Amino acid sequence: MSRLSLTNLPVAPAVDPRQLSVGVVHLGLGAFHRAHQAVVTERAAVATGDTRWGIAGVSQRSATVRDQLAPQDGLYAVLERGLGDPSVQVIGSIRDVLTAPEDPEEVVARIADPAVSVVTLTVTEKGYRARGDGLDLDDPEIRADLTGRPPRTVVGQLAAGLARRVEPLTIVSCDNLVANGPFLRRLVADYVEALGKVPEVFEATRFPASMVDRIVPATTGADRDEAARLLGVRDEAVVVAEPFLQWVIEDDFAGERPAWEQGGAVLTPDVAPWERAKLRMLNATHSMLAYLGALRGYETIAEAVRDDELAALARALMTEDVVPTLSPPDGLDLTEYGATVLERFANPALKHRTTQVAMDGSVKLPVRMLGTVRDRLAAGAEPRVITLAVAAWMTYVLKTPTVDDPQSGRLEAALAGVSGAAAVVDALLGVESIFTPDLRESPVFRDLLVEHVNALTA
Ligand code: CS2
Repeated sequence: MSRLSLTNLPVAPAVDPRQLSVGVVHLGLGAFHRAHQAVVTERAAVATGDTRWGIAGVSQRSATVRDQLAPQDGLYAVLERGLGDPSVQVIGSIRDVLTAPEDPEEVVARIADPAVSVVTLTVTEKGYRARGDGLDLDDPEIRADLTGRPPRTVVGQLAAGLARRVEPLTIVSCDNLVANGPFLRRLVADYVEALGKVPEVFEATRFPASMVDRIVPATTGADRDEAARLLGVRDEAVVVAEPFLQWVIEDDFAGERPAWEQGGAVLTPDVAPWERAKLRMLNATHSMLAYLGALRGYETIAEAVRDDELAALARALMTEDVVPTLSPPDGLDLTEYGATVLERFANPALKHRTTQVAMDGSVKLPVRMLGTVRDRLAAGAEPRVITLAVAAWMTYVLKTPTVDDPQSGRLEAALAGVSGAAAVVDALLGVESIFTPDLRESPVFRDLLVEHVNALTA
């Protein structure tokens, strides 16, 4: 079967990438971006006819995506898997693809380009290289960037790009982090301060917060085959996603931007309540199901949530521990939201692996779980279910020989020679990059953890 390209499609794509100029640089060209912001950006281009907002996408590590997209004129399909028949849609908003390790200078040049007024990012939690609320200045890659080499880290790329700009920029984090905009601003500020050179445009540069939501599992061979069947051509870059898509963006831009609201996004003065509800309801429950599910031998999230006991725990997590810590944004009914989240997880057509959601726990837990623990403890409550979620992570780390985590070395070192639930809990609570002193020193939290780890390892 021949390959997807502009000349090889039964119907023309809604947008021809050749007709677009680059106005957005995106860092982290993984499946999530292609199934989320790139789709909304294309819809906005279709709705407005504005051709200024093609995307230059940057892969931070490997050349795989570039090698997949280049022979396809930047086109790829989103395979939507919901309850009905799957469908495909070819997306044309990606104009150029760069591979950062091969051409770090070009990445900086693109960020500095005056035609670019917006940079978006999906680099996952670990891509920020933070420690606590600030930049990890001991990170070897950050240190190497600070010596003045062409930058390899995301924060280094942004700082170097800003240093060459005259017009301010807007930088939109689209990762699952608390107050992702202000957080990224702080990291870039830490970096330029360590460098001793604050770019002139830094003060005027905006870092709006944004909440992103769409379940995008890793693409499988079966997904590629399904897409080929529906398209009539082969697409090596297909991404798979659920039908649901939500993007809430803080309306705080330094210059022009794509009309994302015409592509389905919501622009609002305050993203915080949306983001908090999503991280604490959806992502925390997702992680709990991933750890408990993996421990029970389930391969996918959908299988885990079809286990009655795990589904009941997921509901209990949201209603007992999370909802009391939230003040929902106007128009969001938390009970309904929680039910929808579980329905989405149960989607049997999405083969979202428990091990995929389970990875990088050391950087996910603080964002999605530990705030809830802290708030419940402060309210004098006994946070039983959220602590079970943390205990499930601890047990998963204990039982997984090579855990997929940026701090795997630290976790393995902490657990070396340790046995028994109490010792395991104390060893992992001692990892200071994850647990802050208030949590480490809470007897209520520790006792609950020991009780749960005991039960989970029994
Ligand atoms: C998941 C998220 O892998 C994970 O940690 O919880 O990627 C989740 O699927 C998305 O945030 C949904 O919007």
